[in-house]
Amino acid sequence: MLARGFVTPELDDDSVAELERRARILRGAILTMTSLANSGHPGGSMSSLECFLVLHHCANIDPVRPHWDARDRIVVSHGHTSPGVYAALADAGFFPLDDVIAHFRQVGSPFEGHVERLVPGVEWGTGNLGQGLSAGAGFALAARLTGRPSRTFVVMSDGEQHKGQVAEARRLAAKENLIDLTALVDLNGIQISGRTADIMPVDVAADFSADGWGVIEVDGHDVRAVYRAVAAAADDRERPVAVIAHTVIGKGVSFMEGEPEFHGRGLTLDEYERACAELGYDTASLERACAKRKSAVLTPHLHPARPRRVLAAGTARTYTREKDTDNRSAWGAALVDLAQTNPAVPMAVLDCDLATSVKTDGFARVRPGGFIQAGVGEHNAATVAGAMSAAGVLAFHADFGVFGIDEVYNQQRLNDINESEVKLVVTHCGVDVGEDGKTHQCIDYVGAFRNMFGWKVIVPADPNQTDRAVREMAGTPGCVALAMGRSKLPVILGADGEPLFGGDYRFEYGRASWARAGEAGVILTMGTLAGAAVEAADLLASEGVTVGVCVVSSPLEMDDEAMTRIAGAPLVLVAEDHGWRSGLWASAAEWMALHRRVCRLVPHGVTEYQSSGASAELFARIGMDAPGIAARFTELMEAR
Ligand SMILES: Cc1ncc(C[n+]2csc(CCOP(=O)(O)OP(=O)(O)O)c2C)c(N)n1
Repeated sequence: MLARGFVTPELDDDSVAELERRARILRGAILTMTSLANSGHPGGSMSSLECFLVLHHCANIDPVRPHWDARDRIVVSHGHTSPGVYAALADAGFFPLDDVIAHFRQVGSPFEGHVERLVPGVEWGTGNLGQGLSAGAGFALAARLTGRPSRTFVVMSDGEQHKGQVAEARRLAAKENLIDLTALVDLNGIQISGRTADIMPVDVAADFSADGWGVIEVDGHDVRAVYRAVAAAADDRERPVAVIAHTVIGKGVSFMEGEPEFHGRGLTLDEYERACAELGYDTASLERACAKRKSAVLTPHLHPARPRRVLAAGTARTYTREKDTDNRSAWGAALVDLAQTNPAVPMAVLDCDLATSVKTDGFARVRPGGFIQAGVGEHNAATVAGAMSAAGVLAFHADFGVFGIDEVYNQQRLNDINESEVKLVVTHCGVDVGEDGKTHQCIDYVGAFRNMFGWKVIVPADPNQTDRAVREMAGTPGCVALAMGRSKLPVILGADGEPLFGGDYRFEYGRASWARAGEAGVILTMGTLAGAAVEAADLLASEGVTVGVCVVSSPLEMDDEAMTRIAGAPLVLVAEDHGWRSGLWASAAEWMALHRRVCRLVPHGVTEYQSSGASAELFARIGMDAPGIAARFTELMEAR
């Protein structure tokens, strides 16, 4: 009898026979779906199959309650082996096998070419190789923080062991002593271009071992041995364990075995028939699936939408003109408030050796268990944070903009695709990074996320708005980035002389704020430059020219009301510490185009990388301080 939870050290003979029987059938299913779709990855699916079968039948998961909180998490990192994963999940009862075979890789089907989190039983969408172990580390950390008894299994390929992110994840898992994390590496020795040993030799066992993991090597097609190794890994309470599964690509079909060609193509009809004859698989399956493919694609029960997190926002802090504060310090203080006012909420901060600069050191003091030091391993940190957030932890990844966004663009993209809930907090954005110079100037903190569909971006203008935005973003579902500069900033005052974002101001995503009103035009601004823009308007006012200042904090969600007002202005100057093509000006131009408004909309953003230097001096040099903004406005006004 197959039992869940790896409660016995060995599989009994009946279970072994049963799994072997199923493996034969599922090999036929893998070939049928890839032949019908005329694409897909049968080779690796067949080499990893016994690992998939053992895990999906024996881990603590439940096809009836696929999203049950305390379940084990199985991450398949080599997402191209989706035929094998779907076949094993179907065999374990998650959905009918016929549906997978018929609708694999079909338009509108959830059974995509690479494993997709919408499919019940798939915990993390992968396909961009090298990210799965990080996701697994994230799930293991989440289990620890939430006190859930879940174990995490990550199945990986040997080809992806080339990736640096795998090493980052290995080290973090060992350092954090994630003993409930088990990796299974399908060592089939083959990848697209030939033998792994020729393409990029990696001593997988030695690498895991050197980083502090236990290593067990097994015949990856022997279900008894695979089970025994995984059960032994669970018993190791000293360190995480990697099970190295020696396998054969295309296992089970003589002409596919060991052949790179079958890494990524479906079989021809003739090959299919020969393969089925070897497997004893009924070729009529293909015809049946072909007919069924014409029927409507069914949608299995998708991941439930997450409700808004119940979080006490605590008491907002109001900063005053007496003392300039940097936005990053305001974020750090609000984060500590959140941690202290919500002791029961599992919270984590992923740090990449920048805590004192990105102001998460306060959090580390009040919540040491939630402070995860990932070292200079940003790719790993980004994915770990994503997976932790998907497992119910309020997970922040705090970093410099250039590392938390530009360095890990594809990891943030995958966090988006996986509909995770990560909260990314980036400081040192823009030219305001100051003396560190070009390499550290992240001037696409809005532009990068403009290319993704789920990310929200918040760019607060002063410490008061930062404080309120942090409290709001913590409870906001989905992926949210908060982008700040580095310098101390003046508190922005409204026309009444009171802090514009102090007191009762409540941050609302998509809502712009008017700091000044005027006739001659509008300065549209965000973030670091907002204070300078207001000062510029005051300078112009002292010369008798009144200018409105509209402060945007959600540049990817423009405020229709404010934009309608702006569209009627004789001149709009967009002042931003961001690359001029892809930031606030782009959002405003997009809004005008979509709303068929014609407007004199002039960019005033960063046009090239700047040198090192004090931020104030750099801004003065490129006309982005208050006098520079005022001068540009005057120049444009006079050029009408
Ligand atoms: C980051 C990344 N780079 C490149 C690819 C393209 N790619 C897909 S599979 C593959 C070979 C991987 O080898 P392995 O996973 O060992 O494959 P298998 O054993 O299934 O043949 C490559 C390079 C990818 N998916 N992700």
